[in-house]
Amino acid sequence: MKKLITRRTAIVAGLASAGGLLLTRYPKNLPPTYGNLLRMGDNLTYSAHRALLPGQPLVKEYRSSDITSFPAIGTTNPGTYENPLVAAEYRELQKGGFQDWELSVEGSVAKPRTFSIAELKQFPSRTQITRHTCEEGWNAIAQWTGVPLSTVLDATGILPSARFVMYYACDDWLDSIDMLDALHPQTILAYGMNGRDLSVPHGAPLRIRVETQLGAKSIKYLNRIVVLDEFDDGGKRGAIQNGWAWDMGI
Ligand SMILES: Nc1nc2c(c(=O)[nH]1)N[C@H]1C(S)=C(S)[C@@H](COP(=O)(O)O)O[C@H]1N2
Ligand SMILES: [Mo]
Repeated sequence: MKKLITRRTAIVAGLASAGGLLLTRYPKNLPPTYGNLLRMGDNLTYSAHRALLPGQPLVKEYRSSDITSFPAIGTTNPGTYENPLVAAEYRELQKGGFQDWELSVEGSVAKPRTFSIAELKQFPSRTQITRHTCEEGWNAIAQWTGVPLSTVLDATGILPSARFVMYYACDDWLDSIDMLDALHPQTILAYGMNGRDLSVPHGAPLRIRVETQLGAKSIKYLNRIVVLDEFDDGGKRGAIQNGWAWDMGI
C-alpha cells in the first residue's frame, strides 16, 4: 500500500533514522542530506526556503557612485552607554579588535551556537549598495558587506515551527522580523560598510541590514538572535510598547 509522506512524518522519520533505524525510501522532494542528524537543519531550511522564496522581490541596489554621506544616530558608542557594565564590556571587546565578540543563535534551531566575527566572515558574503530610510525623515545610501542571515540560519537549522526571528543589541535595542524578511536574500549580518570594517558609530562589529524595512529595524551592535515560534512584542524594550510600529516595511 502506498502511503503519502507528509513533511512532518518525514521529519520524524529523519530523526528516527538518525537514531539508528533504517529508512529504505526517502521522499524525492527532500534535499540530499536528508536523514543525517548533523545536517537535519538542511531539510527544514530547504522546505522553508522553497515555500518563501517566490515572494521575495529584491529592493533596489545602487552603484558605487550613488553612495552618500551617512549620519550615525541613536547609540553611536556603546563604550559610553548608560549601563556601566555594558559600556565596560564593549570597550574591552573593542580593545581586542572585537575578536571575542560573539553572536549567539538560539531558540527554534536544530543546533544553537555562537559565531565569532571571523567565523561569520568565513561564509560566502554578500555586498549590496542600498538606501537606508530613517523614520525621522532622512535617508542615505551605503554599501554593506556581510553574510546573509539565511546562510547563518542554514548553519544552525531552522525548526519547522519557526515563524519569527528576534534579534538583540548590546545597547538593549531589540526587534524582530518574520521568516519572509529573515530569509530575504538582502537581509544580511553586516560586518563591512563602504569597503571597510563596520565602524563603531555604525554598529561595530556587527549589525543586521533589513533592507525591506525602515532603518530602525537595522539594529547595530548585534549579539544575539533567537528564532521564535510565536510573535513576541519584546516587552518594554520592544517597538510596540514604545509606541512604534512593528512592521516598518518599505
Ligand atoms: N543598537 C542600535 N541599533 C540601532 C539604533 C540604535 O540606537 N541602537 N538606531 C536605529 C535607527 S532609528 C536608525 S535610523 C539606524 C541608524 O544607523 P546609523 O547610525 O548607522 O545611521 O540604526 C538603527 N539601529
Ligand atoms: Mo531611524
